Amino acid sequence: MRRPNLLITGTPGVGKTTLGKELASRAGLSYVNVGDLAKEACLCLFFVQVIDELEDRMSEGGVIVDYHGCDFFPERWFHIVFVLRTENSFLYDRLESRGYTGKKLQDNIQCEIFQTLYEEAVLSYKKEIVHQLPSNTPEDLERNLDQIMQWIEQWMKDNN
Ligand code: DAT
Repeated sequence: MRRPNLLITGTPGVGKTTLGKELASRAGLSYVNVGDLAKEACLCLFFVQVIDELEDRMSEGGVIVDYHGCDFFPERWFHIVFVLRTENSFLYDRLESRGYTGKKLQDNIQCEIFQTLYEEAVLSYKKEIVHQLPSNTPEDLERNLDQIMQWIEQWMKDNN
């Protein structure tokens, strides 16, 4: 049975991990947090190691990848890309409660204001597969889960 690969990207704090893990559990797909892999690897080798490590899993399919960057993954890996978006006031509170202060906090808020990750995604993948999703409230989370579950089911029907 063929299964799709999904990329969930966006500024830190927008809710990638929350959505990605719940989606993986509901859809029976696997979940990879690339940020966590980064902590384990030497940064100079990071990108090469990540690509190497994930290549086999990605070619099997059924993987949800979560990362606050998207331009270094091979384009062929993903069937769909979701960019989560969060309004400043919500994002500010989330990052503050994560312990971010000063420049780090400002840089991340600016990253969201300038829609850096969305721009990166549309430059790196076919526009038709890149979708922005609001991620401000628990209702947004639930709606996103429902919509993506429907997309996964349809993809499985079309590709099996
Ligand atoms: P990321 O993985 O993008 O850094 P996260 O999943 O760790 O983000 O979420 C950051 C915080 O925000 C965490 O406390 C959970 C909360 N959160 C995530 N999505 C949310 C949503 N749609 N509504 C309200 N809070 C949300």
